[in-house]
Amino acid sequence: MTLKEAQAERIEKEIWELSRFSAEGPGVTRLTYTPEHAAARETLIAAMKAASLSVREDALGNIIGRREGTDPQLPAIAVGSHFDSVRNGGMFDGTAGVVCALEAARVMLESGYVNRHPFEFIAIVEEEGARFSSGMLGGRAIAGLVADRELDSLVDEDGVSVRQAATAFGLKPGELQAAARSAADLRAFIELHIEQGPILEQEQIEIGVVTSIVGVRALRVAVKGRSDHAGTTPMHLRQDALVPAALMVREVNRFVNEIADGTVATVGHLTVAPGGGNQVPGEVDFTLDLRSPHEESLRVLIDRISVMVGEVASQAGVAADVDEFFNLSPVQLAPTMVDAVREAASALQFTHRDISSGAGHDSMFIAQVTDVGMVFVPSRAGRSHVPEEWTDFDDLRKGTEVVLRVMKALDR
Ligand code: HGY
Ligand code: MN
Ligand code: MN
Repeated sequence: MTLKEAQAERIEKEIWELSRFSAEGPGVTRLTYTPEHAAARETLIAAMKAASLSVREDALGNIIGRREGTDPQLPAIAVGSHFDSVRNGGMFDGTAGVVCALEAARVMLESGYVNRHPFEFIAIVEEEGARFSSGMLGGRAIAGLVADRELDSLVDEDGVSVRQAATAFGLKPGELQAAARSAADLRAFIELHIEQGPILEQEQIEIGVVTSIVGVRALRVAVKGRSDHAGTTPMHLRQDALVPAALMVREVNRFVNEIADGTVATVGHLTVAPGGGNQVPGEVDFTLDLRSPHEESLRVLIDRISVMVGEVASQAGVAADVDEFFNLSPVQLAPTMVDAVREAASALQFTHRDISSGAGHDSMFIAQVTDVGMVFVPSRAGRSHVPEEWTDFDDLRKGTEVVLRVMKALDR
């Protein structure tokens, strides 16, 4: 077996091992501060220690493995990604980047590489927001962009707050401020991630050199009508909340198809109350996930949606409220890092192309405090956030080689 094959095999083994730490059901469901998270945490800490890294956890549970350099005064060069998942997602989104970071640490240990800068290998928590609804919470904490009050205001579907769950998990969420990094102690952050789209596979390209990440807006729409008996209430006397809500969803879809500039919109979650088949819906709540490479498109779209929701609601004789709870502008990654990733892929003779990310990443926040680079590897059929998510392990090995080369280039 060649060294390359051995590395791909180690990556494969660790990804399969971590994929087992999941709640019941199809695919991987690993929500933050759950037993599944605890099991993955144990495996990651053990792997970091086996790679001779010193390990610490920050206030929210981001796991930081550190390999000291010959010059401890220098800021750290870090690599990593997240290890939580969406519900019934795949075993590569986030986790593959963490495993490849650990593989980089193992290769450095085995090759006896002497690093000047401290190197850090980071497993980030709660990127998906699948439990506490706020995306990229772990990455935001690293960037020092989480307000203490959010630890109480962000709650899961049972009303448990981040602070309560993190404390029960054995962490010290009150030390949130100490989790914040700065350019003074973090020279750069590199995130290897699956593309989660079809471009690299379609163009038969091995490495995606990420140049930018789309802007994200997340909103909740609450439509309030009046519940009634489904049989005895004549149609003209109803204040059915679901019929106008359905029209709103269709209108958002129409607006985005008219913009046709790469902007996308998704209604991923919708609830109907009281929810009985023989009860007229009194209240409907749904989420809106809007993404665009263009800030202006997001602004125009949200304005248009707000007006439309008001008009549809008044015509239907119901009330409606739009609440934006996540707002992140498109991010251009540091040109020096984009160049470093491109040069590494070239030097390693991997086919590569510049690419923009349609998915959000912790890197968007970490880019606010230090230079960030992202390396994409192909996703089979562009599928992600589904059990069918797949990336070839040798592609992950190639991505790891690019990450290693960038870290060493930055270390000189
Ligand atoms: O939603 C996203 O784009 C990321 O996967 N959290
Ligand atoms: Mn994801
Ligand atoms: Mn991800």
